[in-house]
Amino acid sequence: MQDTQPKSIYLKDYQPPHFVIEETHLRFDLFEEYSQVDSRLVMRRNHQQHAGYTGPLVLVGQQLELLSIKVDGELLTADEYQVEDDSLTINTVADDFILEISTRIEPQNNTALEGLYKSGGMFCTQCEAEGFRRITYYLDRPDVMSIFTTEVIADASKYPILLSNGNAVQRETFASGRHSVTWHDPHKKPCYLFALVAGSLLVKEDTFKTMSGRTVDLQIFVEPQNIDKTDYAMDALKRSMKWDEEKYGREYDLDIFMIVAVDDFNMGAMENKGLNIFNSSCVLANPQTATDSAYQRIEAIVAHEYFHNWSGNRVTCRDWFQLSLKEGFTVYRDAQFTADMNSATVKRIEDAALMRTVQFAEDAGPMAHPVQPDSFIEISNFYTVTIYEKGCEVVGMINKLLGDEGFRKGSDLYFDRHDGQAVTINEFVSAMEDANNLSLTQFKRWYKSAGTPIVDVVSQYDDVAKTYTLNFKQSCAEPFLIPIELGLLGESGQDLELVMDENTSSKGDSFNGGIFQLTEKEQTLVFTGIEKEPVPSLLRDFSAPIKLNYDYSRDQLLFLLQYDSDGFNCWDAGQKLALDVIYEVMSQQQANLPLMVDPRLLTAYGSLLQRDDLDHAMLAKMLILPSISYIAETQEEIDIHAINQARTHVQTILADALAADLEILYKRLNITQGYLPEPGQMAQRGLKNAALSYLLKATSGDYKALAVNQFENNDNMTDSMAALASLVNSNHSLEARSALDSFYQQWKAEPLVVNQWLAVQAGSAEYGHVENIQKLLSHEAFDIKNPNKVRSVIGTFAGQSLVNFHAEDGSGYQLLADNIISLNTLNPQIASRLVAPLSKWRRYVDQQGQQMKQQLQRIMAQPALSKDVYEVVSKSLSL
Ligand code: 0A1
Ligand code: ZN
Repeated sequence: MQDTQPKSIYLKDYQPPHFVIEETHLRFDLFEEYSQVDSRLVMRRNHQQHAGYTGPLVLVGQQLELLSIKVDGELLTADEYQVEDDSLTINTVADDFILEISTRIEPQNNTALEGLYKSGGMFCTQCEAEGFRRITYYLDRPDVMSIFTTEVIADASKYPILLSNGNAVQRETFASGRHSVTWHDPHKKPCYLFALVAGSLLVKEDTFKTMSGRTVDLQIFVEPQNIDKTDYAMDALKRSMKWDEEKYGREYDLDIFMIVAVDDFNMGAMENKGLNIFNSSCVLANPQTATDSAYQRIEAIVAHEYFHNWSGNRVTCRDWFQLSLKEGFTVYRDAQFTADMNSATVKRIEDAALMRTVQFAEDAGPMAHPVQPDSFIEISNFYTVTIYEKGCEVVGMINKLLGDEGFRKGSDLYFDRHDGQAVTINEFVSAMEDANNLSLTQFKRWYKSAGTPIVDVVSQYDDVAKTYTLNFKQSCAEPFLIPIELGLLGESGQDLELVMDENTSSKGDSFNGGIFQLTEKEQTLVFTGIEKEPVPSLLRDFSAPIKLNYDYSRDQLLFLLQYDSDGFNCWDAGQKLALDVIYEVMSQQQANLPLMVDPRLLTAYGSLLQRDDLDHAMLAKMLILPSISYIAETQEEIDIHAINQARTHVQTILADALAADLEILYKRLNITQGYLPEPGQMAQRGLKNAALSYLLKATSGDYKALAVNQFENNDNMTDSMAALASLVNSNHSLEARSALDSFYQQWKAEPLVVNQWLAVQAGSAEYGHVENIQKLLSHEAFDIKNPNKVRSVIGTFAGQSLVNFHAEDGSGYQLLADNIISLNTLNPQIASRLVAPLSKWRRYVDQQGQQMKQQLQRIMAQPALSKDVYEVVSKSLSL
């Protein structure tokens, strides 16, 4: 246990900074044993917001060796300042002054990967959220914005490339064999957007002509062996730049935009001004090494980081409680981009599935928090699906309420009004309100309360009056404004024209463009002129992040699956139907009855294969049964093994029933065509590989030869990995073993490919032994200091291999806890993220829940727990 418990920080305690930093001049002298950081800060008191304040200057800093402090050129003596664990206090300063501080740090020993650290042979930084304080003493908070000039000095042969934010303004070479480059960033920014890179790198170059006719140099820096993996990211970057000009009117604002790929990185990527740093897995790809999903991830993340240049950098957050201001909005922007570049419906399905599995689970667990949290212990724990994805959903609802034109007016006003400022979520909403002349007061509840609203809907048809009534009840104590997009399907599946009866519907009901605004605890909509009882299609396009209950019959779901004009609900009808059938099998299991799968499910899935109105990407989605985690999320008390048994049974019956058609489909799609990472081909491969994975689950017929053949004969990693995965995840251990071995021999020099090889084994859906994971952990390819390897093995095991993670003897939980304990000292951020699977222990059947809890208690009892791990574990045990 900790001696002193880490403290919470509260939004209500926010105070503007007492000092302003006009200019920040940094000088980095990089060596192998240490690095020296000299800062010169041009500062003044913040009289505007703290008139009359004459108190001391308090700077934050962590793990720094202080060498010297000067104020206005005068060296301070020891009695003029105090150094504490996390701060430096200077007793007296004038109204305006120049502060010079020298510190020493040890980037080569920094395994937390926050601040300045080494990845492979290169120096790099990660300053969001609070990493800058590990570089020098500073006002490390996002509302302190400054103009940065940075000189980087290092050995010229080891580190020929020296980068920082903005434009290179000066280069020097010294007789010592060292050299220096000075960078100047003309845009004011908070220090979390600071970046530095020094290494021996190759660069892929291109240019982009902006809408006002300026030419921007685009550069992607990588280690030499990866220069053949930069084309796609460059292409995605150019498309993002163009899209942001067209969709949001946003132009890039420097003459140079750089991306650097690093192997050791805690997250996906970082939007540092003009110098994005990327986890190599989110930027490097060629057809031989990267799968289609990797390509899609790269497109989305390159866009996301680029879009931050406006939503995040030009307009930034006042404090970290406003994190979703930049993240929710930027995720929304990248989702729109992905939807425009690919299938919009499929993107919507994927986002809704993520919400309903991961975010709803977070919202129902001990770490539940609002999109705008009101307290935290460690901000790194709040880079969550709630801040990112639910934050995106909330922005999406604003768009739905205002319409595209109104939303664009709002975003224009927001960027205009707040350019160069650090602002709040409230100011974002105000810009939307002011530009559209309406109030979003009630809507703002979405930002302030945690939890998933539930809406119960019942319907009633009046055969005589020819009216159809929908009654909505929402669970929220104080009602939310919930946009519910809906339609009614007539007899032949067509969308009925909807006329609301003003007299009998609840007062104040608004139903516009197919969107009903639910604003009261309970509301009733009455539609007139409905000749026959329709089938309602509710929450189309997943128009709000809620759970909506309506008691559909299986026949109604079959009808929606066949006819719904809304792609999302068409998919969802199939999911609901499958879910219902799986529940039925679960109750048969429990009652020891013979297991029966409703033949209507088989017919429905069978007829999907015959439909020509569905594109490949959509069909692939529709064939996949609800995931174990989604099913789990719908259960009061989770029994993973019962869920898995029922789902596997349904999957096997489906595979057997559809095998003949799936084989035809597979063969039709399995044509070699020269790999291209474009949506049409990706969809085709996705569908083909979905068919393959079903075929390998069939008990009738022998399809493993298809997988082995595909594994041995292909020109791309997508087909190779899909074949390997289908062997690993079906009962073909001999073939799987030999494929795994030859794969490793072929690819052991490519870390990103090896990570996929580790993940496909760690995530196996087959019952096996936790010892398999232990073997991976002691494999030469594993390295606990590399977050990508940790995610591939430990993260994938706990997140995907649910039957093994929840092994009856508790060994899966123990393995996870052991690794959390090791990582707690090495890399607290990564350690803390791994706690999530254990944190939901209360929702599991008793024996498993207790075993999970015991592991949490074991972690809690460790000495020197990081703030990161302490926060998640203590909240999991106490709430
Ligand atoms: N702002 C980045 C996410 C990010 C956050 C923290 C990091 O280091 C701990 C790194 C990246 C984004 O949204 O892409
Ligand atoms: Zn982001």
